Amino acid sequence: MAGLKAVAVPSGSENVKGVLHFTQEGNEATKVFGRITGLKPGLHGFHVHSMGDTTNGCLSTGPHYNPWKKDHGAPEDENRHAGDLGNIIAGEDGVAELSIQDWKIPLKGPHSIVGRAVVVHADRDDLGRGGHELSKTTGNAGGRVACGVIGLQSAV
Ligand SMILES: [Cu+2]
Ligand SMILES: [Zn+2]
Repeated sequence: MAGLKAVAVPSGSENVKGVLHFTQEGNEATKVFGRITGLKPGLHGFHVHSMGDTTNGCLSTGPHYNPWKKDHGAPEDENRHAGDLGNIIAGEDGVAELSIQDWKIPLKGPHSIVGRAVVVHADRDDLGRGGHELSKTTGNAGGRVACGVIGLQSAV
């Protein structure tokens, strides 16, 4: 079965950086794996944002990717932005190892995430449940500490 691979190399202003790999076989869920280093220990919101534009740093990557006009939520929610991938967890060493599978972030078709950006946040994403005025749009996850454009790597 034909598969697709993509890669992102997030970086930011505070020495947060990493490499993330994306793979999709056929119409299966997309797998995301890799590691991010230089983080404050704990949870950090992790999303696909709509634009692959880093001309103004991570700010220009726009809002969470949301082709279905839903509210912000958790990855397992029906009512969520396509780009809502929850939180990644950094250990005491500041390293987050990721291994995620998600059905709403295809690498092909009209709602492909290729050419968009992944963003890592300073704070924990409340998954839409925090009761803050930003909970239903951003999860109140704070600043954008690293971002990287998702680019097609190879078709296999
Ligand atoms: Cu975000
Ligand atoms: Zn969202």
